[in-house]
Amino acid sequence: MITMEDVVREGDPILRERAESVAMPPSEEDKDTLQKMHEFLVNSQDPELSLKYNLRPGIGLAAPQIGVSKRMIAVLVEDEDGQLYDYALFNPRIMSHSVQKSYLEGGEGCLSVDRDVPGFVPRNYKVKVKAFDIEGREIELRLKGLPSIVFQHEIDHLNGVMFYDHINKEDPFERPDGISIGR
Ligand code: K3U
Ligand code: NI
Repeated sequence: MITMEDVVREGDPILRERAESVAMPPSEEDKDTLQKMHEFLVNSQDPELSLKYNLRPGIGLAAPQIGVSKRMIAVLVEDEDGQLYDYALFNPRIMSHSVQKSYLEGGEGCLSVDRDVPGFVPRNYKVKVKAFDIEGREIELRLKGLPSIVFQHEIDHLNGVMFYDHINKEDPFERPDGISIGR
C-alpha cells in the first residue's frame, strides 16, 4: 500500500516535469499503480486507517506525487450535494472550460506540500474532461464546483504545475472574479 513515505515532497524535480502519456490499453503494472493510488485515497479518508498508517487525508492524487512520471490521477471527492466523484484515470485532458472562474474559500492544500500556503487559487468553474478508465475505456466528464477544482489541481501535477503557481504574488487574497466555493 502507498503511505506518506512514498509521497514526493516539493523540491523534488519530478513535480516540475511534464509526465509521460500512458500507452493504451494499459499494462497490468500501470493498472496496479493506479489502483494503489486510488486505494491510498480510500485509506486516507478512513479515520482508523489514516491514524494507523499516519496518512494525511487526500481527495486527489497524481502519479508524479508518488515518483511515477506518468499521466495517471485518482480522485475521491464529494460535491456540495453529497454526490461522490470516484475516479482512477489515465491520460486525463481538459477539452474545454468555462470562462467563469471559481476558487476555494479556504485555499488549496497538497500532499506534496508540508506547509500552509495562504491565498486564493483561481480555477475554471466548469471543465469538460476526457480520459481513459482503469480498463482503458474512454470516458467524458462534465465537472463543476469542487470536483472541477480537484481535477484541475491533479492535471496540473501532470504538467509540473503546483497550486501556488496560480496565487497572485502581490496580493494572495485578491478575490478572483468568480464563484467562491466553501468547503
Ligand atoms: O484538501 C484536502 C482534503 C482532504 C480531506 C477532506 C477534505 C479536503 C487535502 S489536500 C488534497 O487532497 C490534494 C491532494 C494532492 F495534492 F495530492 F493532489 C488535492 C486537492 C486539494 C484541494 C484542492 C484541490 C485538490
Ligand atoms: Ni497536490
